[in-house]
Amino acid sequence: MAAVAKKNNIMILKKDQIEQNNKKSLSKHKKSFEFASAEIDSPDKVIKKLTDFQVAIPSWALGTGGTRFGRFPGGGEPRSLEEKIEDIGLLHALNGSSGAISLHIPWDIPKDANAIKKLAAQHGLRFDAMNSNTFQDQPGQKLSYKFGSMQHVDKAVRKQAVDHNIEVIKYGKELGSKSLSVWLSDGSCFPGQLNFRKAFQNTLESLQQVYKALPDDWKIFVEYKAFEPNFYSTTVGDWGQSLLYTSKLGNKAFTLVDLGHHLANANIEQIVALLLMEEKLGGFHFNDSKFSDDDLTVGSIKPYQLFLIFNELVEGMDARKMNHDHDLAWMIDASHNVKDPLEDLLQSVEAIMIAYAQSLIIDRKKLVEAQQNNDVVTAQEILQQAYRTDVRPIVAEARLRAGAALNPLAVYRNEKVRENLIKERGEKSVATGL
Ligand code: PSV
Ligand code: MN
Repeated sequence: MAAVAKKNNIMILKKDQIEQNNKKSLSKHKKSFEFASAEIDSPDKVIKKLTDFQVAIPSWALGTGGTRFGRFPGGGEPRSLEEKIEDIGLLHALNGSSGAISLHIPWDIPKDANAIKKLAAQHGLRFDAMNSNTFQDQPGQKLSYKFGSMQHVDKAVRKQAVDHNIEVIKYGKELGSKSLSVWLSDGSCFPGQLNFRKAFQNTLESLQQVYKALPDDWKIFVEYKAFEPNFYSTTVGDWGQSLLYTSKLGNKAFTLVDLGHHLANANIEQIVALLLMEEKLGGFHFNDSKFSDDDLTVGSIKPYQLFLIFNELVEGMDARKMNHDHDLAWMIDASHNVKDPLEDLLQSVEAIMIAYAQSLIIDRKKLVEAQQNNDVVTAQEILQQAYRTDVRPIVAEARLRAGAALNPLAVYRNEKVRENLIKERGEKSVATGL
């Protein structure tokens, strides 16, 4: 094992390995940082916000994704929850911004919660939202979710779905998580299959039962999606429907926005602004798409849209004096068919940090003025000025100050992380998940 150290069977990137790598590009970085920081007001304040900002990695994103036509695993995939934590620990050591893990139950049931908590803490990770799964049937499951879960015409199926969510809360409590994320694939494939009103009422009643079991200091997120696997109707199909559920549920219930879950060309930034205004935005799933819910690397297709979304997020959170890092749940929800999942996640986090940094440097005073004066041209100029500023050295400086890598991808490759993971876990290991 050349450069990657093994300590108590935990694969880690040591601080001095990262420092050694940073040394190689430090003088070049200093020059570009000096130039970039001269371009913006209060660079230290921006850097502090960037350092604080953490994006959770879902436990299902560490294996190679696939399509319904096939899957081409790349080797060294984590075989257990412990190894998934190890992977996220590596990411966090490299970028300093992946300090949280989001679990999907039953894909990643913690058998020994204390040991898992301890292992995560060793890597500087906390447990973000817990995700339930009533969109698949599990081996040995009594009743099927073929025709939905919380919407189901059969009360017994609805109860099974409710009980599962309550069980997920129980696992989350043991790990110190504070939120439950519910995504339902419920809906219908053909006209006439469902009574929309009854499906909504059944779902609401089921969610209300889960809500009753939610601890006082927890939040529940209701994630919407316009299509897939149902293509005629979806019972939580858009932000309006999610907002209906979360408003009826109470003040611990929030809407969760997944970037890939909208109909084509939806104005996601406007959705975000209004949900924040209503104090009903709870969490965010980042990815990118060309076609539908493609789950592509964040910022790989529509980086300007990502920036515009961050612009509204920052404006809306600041208007309510919210804490950027803690008050919303940030998570990557992407999948990787042809890339190394860890490299892909590094790219996604980088894209998020860039868009966040750009939104922090928008001249908000001038933007308000331009809006007041109906000066459309200036308003556009102000946004594009921020978007066209190269903030990469600022983001790299934030990483450097956090003890992480100036160039995470380069360190990942230099230190042969994947090769070492393959040595440890084998060519044919398969991660749980989709
Ligand atoms: C559904 O498409 C989704 O976005 C939900 O968040 C799921 O929990 C996740 O993907 C994983 O399949
Ligand atoms: Mn999602």
